Amino acid sequence: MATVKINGMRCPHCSSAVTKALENIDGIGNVKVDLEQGEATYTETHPVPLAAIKEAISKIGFEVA
Ligand SMILES: [Cu+2]
Repeated sequence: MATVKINGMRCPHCSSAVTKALENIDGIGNVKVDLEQGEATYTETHPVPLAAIKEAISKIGFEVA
């Protein structure tokens, strides 16, 4: 289980966009986004570089802290 802090989420729409973006990354599963804490947890079926996470998140307008 991995956790990343994500800046910029303000409402459930944001957290569901982040959830989808993470789920679309090959190797990532069990995504849970906590809007209040501003963080996402996920599991990896194979190692996924943090750079790939950051890119997917910034592409939709948020930022990995
Ligand atoms: Cu929002």
